[in-house]
Amino acid sequence: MSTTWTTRLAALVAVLFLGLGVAVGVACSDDDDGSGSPTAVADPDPEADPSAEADPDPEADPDPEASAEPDPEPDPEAGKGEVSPKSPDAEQLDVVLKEWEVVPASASIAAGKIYFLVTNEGPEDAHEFVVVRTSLAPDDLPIVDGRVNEDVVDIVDEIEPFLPDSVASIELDLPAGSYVLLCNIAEEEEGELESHVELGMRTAFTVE
Ligand SMILES: [Cu+2]
Repeated sequence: MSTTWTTRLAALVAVLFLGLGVAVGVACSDDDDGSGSPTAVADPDPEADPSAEADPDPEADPDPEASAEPDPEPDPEAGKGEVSPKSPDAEQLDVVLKEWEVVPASASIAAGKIYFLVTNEGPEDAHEFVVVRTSLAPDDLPIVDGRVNEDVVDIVDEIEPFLPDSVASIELDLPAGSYVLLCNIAEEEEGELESHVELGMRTAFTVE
């Protein structure tokens, strides 16, 4: 009996050692493959080289882009606003854009040529100035993904997004009617969609 048990024990121990040995051997060879063996080096190298070459190149090319990215990060295409001269027969209407309001100096104006002089007071975001002709109230304009659906409303014209602390102008010949002045920018901010129009950048405007 005792002999049998001893034998079995010995066998067990042997198996254990064997197992350990195999495990260690595998572990070692894994390490070797991973870090030192020629085959391992050969694999990573080809992979590393192409990706290394590929990464630096795009990054090297985009260097100009990268230096350009910081400014545009909030609004990649926005630049300073541009002001065109006002026609002598146009009526001027000053408008302020800011977070989160569109504030015309007056809520109504006479029909005809209107020269909108629009200041983006930010303080942080680029804004655009969109003139929509609609009988809908500002809050009732159809919104998809944070933006007024420009396919289903009558966009008269717009000033493309421009940076804070700058001024832009647009001159429009507007017939009498109901309008909404708005900013239709929606962008991801820290994982959430920031809709300028839903935050309040829309206001009713009447041309008489
Ligand atoms: Cu805006």
